[in-house]
Amino acid sequence: MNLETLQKFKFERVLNEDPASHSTTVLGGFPLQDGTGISPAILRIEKLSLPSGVAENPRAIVNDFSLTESTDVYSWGLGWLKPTLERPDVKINIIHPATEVHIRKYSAQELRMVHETAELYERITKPYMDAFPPSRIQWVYDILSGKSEAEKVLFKDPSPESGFVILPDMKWDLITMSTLYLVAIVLTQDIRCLRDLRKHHLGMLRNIRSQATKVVQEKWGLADGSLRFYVHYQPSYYHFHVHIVHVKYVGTMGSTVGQAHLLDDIISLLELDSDDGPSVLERMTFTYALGEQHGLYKGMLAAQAGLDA
Ligand code: M7G
Repeated sequence: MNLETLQKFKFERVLNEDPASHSTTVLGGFPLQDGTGISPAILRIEKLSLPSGVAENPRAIVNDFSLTESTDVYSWGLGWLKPTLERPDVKINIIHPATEVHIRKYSAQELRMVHETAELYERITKPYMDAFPPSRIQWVYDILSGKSEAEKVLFKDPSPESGFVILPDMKWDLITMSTLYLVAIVLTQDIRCLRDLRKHHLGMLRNIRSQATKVVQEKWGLADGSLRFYVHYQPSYYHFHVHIVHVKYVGTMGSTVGQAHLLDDIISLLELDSDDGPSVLERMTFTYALGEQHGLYKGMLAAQAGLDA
């Protein structure tokens, strides 16, 4: 096999596109030497890791950059390592100015599973959320007020109690369908995390599900059942939002068991919940992984020792 042979490859169809491994597998073939037809061949093209020097000196490597959006301290866009390519070849997210908390969140770190009982939620998690500076969710308020990303909003229900907006998440490149990633952000500031959800929120939760399904059908022709909806616990930002991804999306940490809770399961739990008293989401124990750099790590691990004893 050499370049000359490779150039004779006749494309037939794409067998698989896998954004997670940055690879595309295609079916095609090479002409038979006697000219009587094509002998089938599969080609898997995988992008190698970024050329060395990108991390140390992006200016020298990135030839072009087109900003997609900017909200508060967050900006993201598409870059061209090779200026001749029609499609961009990298997505770049920039946080500036980055806080200590950002640096900790994005640093590689050890993880430990913890069991957050209702009691630990009251004693450790709630004070942590209370101390959360509102500036950390400035980006949410900028989106809700229309100050940023206004033209990206795909759906808005303006009701102050049960309304929400649906828009592309900054994780999405807006191009690759199998990595489609939207976020629904509720208008009310009364729900900080999934433990605050109650039976009376069911209408809003179901509406997020149906409106997102409708939007992706109308805009991208995606059939019913093409979306996976989930809620993070712990989230990074304590203003209730729902992650909406393509069912084929293979995420990193954010979609792992423990961290991601299917919206459908939350809806079902609330439907089965009793009408009065503390809700099931307030009472249950949540088990999730915490990174050692997380603000809850020390307290939760210390409490865990007591729990395990
Ligand atoms: P999370 O579960 O609180 O935190 O989700 P995570 O970042 O640990 O997943 C917040 C979601 O909002 C994530 O999927 C983010 O990618 C997304 N997101 C964060 N910011 C700052 C923005 C933004 O400014 N614009 C948009 N469109 N999405 C954002």
